[in-house]
Amino acid sequence: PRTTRLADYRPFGWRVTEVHLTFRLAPGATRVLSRIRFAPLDHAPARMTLDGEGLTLISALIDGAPVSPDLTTDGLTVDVPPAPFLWEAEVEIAPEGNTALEGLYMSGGIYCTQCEAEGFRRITYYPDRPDVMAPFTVRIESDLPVLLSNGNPTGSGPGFAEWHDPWPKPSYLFALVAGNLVATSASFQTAEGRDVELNVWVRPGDEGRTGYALDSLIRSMRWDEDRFGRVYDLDVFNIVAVDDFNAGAMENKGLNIFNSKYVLASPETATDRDFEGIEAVVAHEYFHNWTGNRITCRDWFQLCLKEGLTVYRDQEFTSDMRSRAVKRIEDALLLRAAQFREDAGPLAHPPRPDTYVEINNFYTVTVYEKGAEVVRMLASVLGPETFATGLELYFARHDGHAATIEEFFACFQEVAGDTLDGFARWWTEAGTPRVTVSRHWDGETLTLSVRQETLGGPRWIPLAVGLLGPDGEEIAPTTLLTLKDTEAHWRYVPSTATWETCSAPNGQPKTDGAPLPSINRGFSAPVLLEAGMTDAERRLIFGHDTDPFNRWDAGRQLIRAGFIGLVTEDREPDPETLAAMGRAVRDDALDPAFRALVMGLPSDDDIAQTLAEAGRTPDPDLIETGRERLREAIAALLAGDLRRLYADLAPVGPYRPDADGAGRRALRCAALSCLSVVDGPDAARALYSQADNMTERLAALSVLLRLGAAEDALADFHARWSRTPDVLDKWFALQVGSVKGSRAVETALRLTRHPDFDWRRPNRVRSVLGTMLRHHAGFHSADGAGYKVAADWIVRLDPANPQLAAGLTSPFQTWRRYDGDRQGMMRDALERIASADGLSRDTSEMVGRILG
Ligand code: HT7
Ligand code: ZN
Repeated sequence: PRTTRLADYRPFGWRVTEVHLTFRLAPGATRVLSRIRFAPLDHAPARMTLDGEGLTLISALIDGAPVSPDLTTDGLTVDVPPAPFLWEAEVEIAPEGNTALEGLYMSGGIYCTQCEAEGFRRITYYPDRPDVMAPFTVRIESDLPVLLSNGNPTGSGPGFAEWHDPWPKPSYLFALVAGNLVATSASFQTAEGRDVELNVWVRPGDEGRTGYALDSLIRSMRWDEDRFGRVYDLDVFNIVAVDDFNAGAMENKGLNIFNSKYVLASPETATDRDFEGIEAVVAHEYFHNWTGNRITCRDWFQLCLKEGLTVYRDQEFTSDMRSRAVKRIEDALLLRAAQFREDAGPLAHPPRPDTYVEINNFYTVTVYEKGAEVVRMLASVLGPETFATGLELYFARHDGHAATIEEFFACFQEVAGDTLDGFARWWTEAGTPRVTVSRHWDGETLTLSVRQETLGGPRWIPLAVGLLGPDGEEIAPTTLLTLKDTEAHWRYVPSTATWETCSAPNGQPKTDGAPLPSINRGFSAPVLLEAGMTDAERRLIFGHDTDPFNRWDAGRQLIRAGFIGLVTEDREPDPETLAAMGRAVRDDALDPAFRALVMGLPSDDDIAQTLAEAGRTPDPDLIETGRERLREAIAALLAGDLRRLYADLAPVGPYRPDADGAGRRALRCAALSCLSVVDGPDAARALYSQADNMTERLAALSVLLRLGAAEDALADFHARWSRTPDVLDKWFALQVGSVKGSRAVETALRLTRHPDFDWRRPNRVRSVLGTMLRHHAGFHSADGAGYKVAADWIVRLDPANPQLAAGLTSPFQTWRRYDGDRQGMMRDALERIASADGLSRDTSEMVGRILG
């Protein structure tokens, strides 16, 4: 397969000034008629190449005269005139048989499209690249009641509808939906006085579960005006929910298409986490209207330009809607669990990569979440005003264009009037920097020596630092120290409450009365920090820091150390650590959501990664047993407190999906889960039958599954929800995720034979197989059954849906961490996948990179 390189970028030879598309919809044979005006640029060659895949060309004309293009497997080439011309083509496609869910396909009788990244070429011949932007006019011919496309409606009648999108856009933002759908609607007046009709379209029967998505949209629109000055620019904004979708949602101009998982919600069917996810995804897709659509990417290497920036924006939105501290901890958890892991293994790549084989494989946590961290660091390095001015300049200068990371960065350099060169390495280099901080206290002055180990030269690393006194009182407020070279030294000057750079300290350090630095507050830089702290110092930070992130993180480090001690040395958890945890969990002055996070244990994969980094071979069974013992120790010590908490946090009114209610439920469910170790299943049984919401019901079911006492509840759950696919997905996932060791594999295998399992539905596949692959002890069960089931299914799914299959390979990325037997079995599984006949470019690239 061909590698695409950033260095080979060349602009397309023509401008596209107008696109007219007519769709005559039929499940097995849809006709697509295109009329496209091309105008040559100076460097236009005599032959034009258009992308096209899986199309049957019926006819092609240039300026009204028939032409015979040379057809290839990935498009066509044709002689074209040296002046502006009209290209007309008619092609036939078969949406019904499109199981890859790219291009035009059908989901439960609804026609829908997914064109990012390169799906438009499965609809018609076109320069399917993001730097070709054009206004689109679309006519849809079908008897279906609802016919939607991008932009504003311009006409409709029996059997047809027409749409016009005045905003030039790349083909990946094209969308079409046709089906029997019902809308929940609202109107929104923009800050510029435009009345916008908002619709959330779902299948009849689901309209009672659209309110939260619609409300999230309204809040997102208002927030983007208030916070970033971004105003919506069409008369309509449509969201459509479909059940079969390869990703979470898609930001097509004026017509967002969503996985129904991120739209449908009621207290009875959706958990607090689902509600938060809906709010964040609706916001994310809406925010793309400016960061992605009005300003798009010059090429797919620049993907993090729109994704990193938009994730940063949606994180800020959630922080404003809910708790900033809790959101920051959740984001750091994801980054450390998934992105640090990616950066440490064979799939490592910079947020702005410079080669790819299949771009679909680069919608990664590195591009999205690390991309967002880079924007966040830029904002902290520049300060809020300069950052806002730079962003304004970016919006003004690049509106209507396809931009690069360099162009984005130049806006900030310009307003800062400074060269920020070392900062830009965050986009172009892979790897997580390791930052070591050593302290020197001479009895009066504290000096910090900070060193970075980074691939590709030193980066700017903004570290937010504060100081605590011996009793945990804050003696120096948060200050940003930005490390720009490999090493730097700073000393704290109490008289001015400032830090100044200095040379390396010398002399014998003292210990008495030394202040304690709290470093990387708020996770100001996404780095691996080695601050050489003792457990007692961590407890001081855990108990007293004013920065909630570092408080939580210190607790996490203590618990992780206890977990590792249990696994590697059979050492009982340190009672002082558990006591400190107990104090935090009991502390009613703290947000319940924060206390729930304090109770969360590091994942098995996190422990395996920590062991591997220390040069040890992780044993998945020992890790799983260690977790059980740790939970038992916590339960034994805190049972009284947890029983009290469980009672005190009982609901006082009807369910509301807000942050406060969600925090109380998270803490209550964490208490229940921990308590069940000593108290058995009774409380969970009672909660399962009394709960008025899915959050508690699911938490109770999970406990019952873990205790092997879930038979009745499982049957009840299935009977209630067997006809609600998004809820039934939870029933599948929970069974695999809540059992121990190799039983996760047996359960997954059994569930793939369940009559409700349908391998054509990505959500169902991810519920069963995705959950098994993420189940550390299950996937890595010693007999290799997890690897075998994974490989069997990847090979089976690949011909139908390459994106789905390729996504399932990622848990293999850590294969070199494990013992020789497991490594051998994983390598065999990967090689078996690699040798499958006709393997897709998606899966073969992933497997090739993982094997190295
Ligand atoms: N920009 C969208 C990405 C996306 C996608 C990518 C590959 C394959 C299918 C896809 N569906 C959506 C979603 C987003 O980041 O907002
Ligand atoms: Zn996005």
